[in-house]
Amino acid sequence: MASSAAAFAVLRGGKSEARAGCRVGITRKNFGRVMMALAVDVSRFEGVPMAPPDPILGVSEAFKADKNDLKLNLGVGAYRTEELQPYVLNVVKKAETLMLEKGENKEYLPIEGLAAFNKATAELLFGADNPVLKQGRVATLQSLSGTGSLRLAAAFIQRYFPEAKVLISSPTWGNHKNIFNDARVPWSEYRYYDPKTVGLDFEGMIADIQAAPDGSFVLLHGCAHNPTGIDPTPEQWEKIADVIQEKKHMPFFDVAYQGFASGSLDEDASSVRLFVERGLEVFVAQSYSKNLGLYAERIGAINVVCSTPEVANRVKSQLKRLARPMYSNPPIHGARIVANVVGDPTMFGEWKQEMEEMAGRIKNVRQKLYDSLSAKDKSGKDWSFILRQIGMFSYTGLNKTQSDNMTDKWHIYMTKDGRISLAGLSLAKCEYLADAIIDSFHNGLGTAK
Ligand code: PLA
Repeated sequence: MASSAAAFAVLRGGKSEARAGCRVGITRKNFGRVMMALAVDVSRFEGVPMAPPDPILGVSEAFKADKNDLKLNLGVGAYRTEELQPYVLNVVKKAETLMLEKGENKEYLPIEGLAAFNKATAELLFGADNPVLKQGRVATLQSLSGTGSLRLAAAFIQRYFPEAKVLISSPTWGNHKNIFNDARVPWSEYRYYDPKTVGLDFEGMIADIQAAPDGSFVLLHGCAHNPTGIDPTPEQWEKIADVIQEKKHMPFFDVAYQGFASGSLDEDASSVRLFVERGLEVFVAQSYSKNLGLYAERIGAINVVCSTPEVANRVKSQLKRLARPMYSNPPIHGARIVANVVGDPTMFGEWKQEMEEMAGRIKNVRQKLYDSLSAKDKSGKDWSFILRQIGMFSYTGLNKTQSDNMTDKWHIYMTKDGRISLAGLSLAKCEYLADAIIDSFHNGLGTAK
C-alpha cells in the first residue's frame, strides 16, 4: 500500500494530463525515467509468478474439469456417502435447527472464541475428568479449524522459541511444511514410513527424535496418520513419550481425525492423554472438519497444556495477541454446533453413532478394495498392508508416474504421493479402482515400489 501510494504521488506530480488513479495510457515520453515501471499495458504484478496448484486441494479442481463419467475423486479427505455425495450429519442439522429457533445473534466472539465451545472441545480431547482441566492448566483458543490452529501455534513458536525447530514425520500432511515455512519456523524430518515393510520405521523415528537438539518441538499425528494410515501401537507411544521426555522436547499433536480412526473418540485421543498423564506440557491442534463434517465452517482449537494455571493464563493471553491481528476473532456458527452437540447428552450419543457409521463405511470399502485387489491381481503381491492402515486414507505405494497413470488413463484423482481417500470411495467402485491400481502398479511405467 505504502509503495503504490508513493508511485501514485510521483504520477500526479508529472507534467502529463494523466488523471488521478488512471495508470493506463501513461507513456515513458510523458513521464521519463520515473514512469518506466508504469509503462503502457504493463501490470504492476509482472513480477508475480503463477503458483503451482495445491497438491491436495488442486486435485479437486482437476477432477471438476474432467468430463468422463468414470471419474472418481480420491484426492481430498472428505467423507462421501455410498452414492458418493457429500454428507451433512443429522446431528448437525438438528443443532442448526435449534440454533435458528433460538434466534441467536451474530455479534463478534471474543478473540479466544466461544466459551462453551472451548470447554466442550478441551473435555472431548483430554476427557472431562482430566485433572489438567480441573486445575485450569490448559490454554484453549477456538481457531480456524485444524490448519488455523496449527498456524497460530507456529506463530507462537516463532515468537517465543525462535531458536527451536520442529520435527515432522516423513512423510506428513503436505500442508505442515507450508505452515511452518510461512511462520518462519525451521523444521526437519524424522523417519516414519518404511516402504520395505509398508509400515512404521519405529527405530528410525526414535533415533531421529533422539538425535534432535534438546527442546525441539515434535509434531505427532494423534491418530490416523496422514498420509500413511500407520499409527504407533500403545507400547510404541510409551517409548516415543520416553524419548521426548528425556530430551525435553515439546510434543505437538495434530488431532484432525478424533473418532474417525477407530470410531471411538476416547480411543483416538489416547496418545494425547498418555503424554498429558505424564505431566508434560503439550500443544494440541484440533479439527472438526472430518469427525463432525464441518469442513467449510473452519472450526477447531489450539490447546496448550501448561505446568500451572498461571502459565496457562499467560500463554493464552499471548495466543490471543497473535490471533487478533491475523483474523481478529473466530467464526461463531461451527462453534455453536460443536458446543450444542457435545453439550447435549442425546445429541452427543447420536453423533457418536453417526461417526461410527462413517468410520464403519470406510472400513467396509477398505476391506472390499483389499478383497478385489487380492482376487484380481495374479502376481502374488501381498496387498494386506491396506488392511493394516487406519483412518480415511490408504497409502498405496504407487509412485508419481503410477499415480499419473491412475488419473490420465483411469480418471481416478488422487495425490501424487500415492495416497487415496477411502472416504471418497463406494463399494460399487472398488472393483474399478482395483483394476486401475493393478494396471498402474504393474504397467504404469514407473518403477514399482
Ligand atoms: N491436519 C491434518 C493431519 C490433516 O489431514 C488436515 C486436513 C488438517 C490438519 C486440516 O484440516 P482443517 O483445516 O480442515 O481442520 N487434511 C485434508 C484436507 C483432509 C486438506 O488438505 O486441507 C487432506 O485431504 O489431507
